[in-house]
Amino acid sequence: MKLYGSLTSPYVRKVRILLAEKNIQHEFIVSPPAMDNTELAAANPLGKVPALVLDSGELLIDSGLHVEYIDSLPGEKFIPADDSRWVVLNWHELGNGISDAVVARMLEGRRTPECQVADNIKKQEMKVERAMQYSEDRIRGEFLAANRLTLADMSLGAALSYIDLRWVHDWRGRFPKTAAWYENICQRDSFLATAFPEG
Ligand SMILES: N[C@@H](CCC(=O)N[C@@H](CS)C(=O)NCC(=O)O)C(=O)O
Repeated sequence: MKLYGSLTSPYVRKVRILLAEKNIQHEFIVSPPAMDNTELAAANPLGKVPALVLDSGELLIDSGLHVEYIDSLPGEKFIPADDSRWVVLNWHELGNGISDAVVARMLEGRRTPECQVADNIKKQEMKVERAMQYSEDRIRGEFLAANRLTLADMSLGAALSYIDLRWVHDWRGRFPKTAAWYENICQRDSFLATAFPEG
């Protein structure tokens, strides 16, 4: 299979972490999103990353589909089938939601000053703050759910790394349990191998 993605997308990073943890062979094609006349645009009509093209040639568009497909492949399952499934999928969405808010904040900040809507930046920041507090209130130890590594850890980990990339601020002081969990999860080979480029 072929994964199209940029090196700085939290959704791409989450999918790459899962591929690494499952040790699944794939071709990673580095592509910035939304460019006309690129291999990515030809593969994915929406021009978004990540985009996954299966060996059959079938396209899967969204990282939510990618993780379900990849986890259905043989090997360890990172989306449990038991009752913890819903807790894991909820953390997955929390991570996605944080990433969505940080992307929206960044795009608003990139508009020319006269076109910027300050309320929108504040609104996205408050979403992230509340989601961080939600995490802080629920984190108990090494893993977010099921007492083992799951998609939950991959999604929130990718989202927090995206905060550090696009909205540098001291969240660690206010959310120490989340910070301790994050520092630990970042030591995994799958996280180290997919870290965002420096600078
Ligand atoms: N819900 C999508 C979000 C993907 C997404 O928004 N990717 C961004 C890069 S981080 C993108 O491709 N943006 C370009 C665009 O929306 O045209 C997913 O989980 O795959």
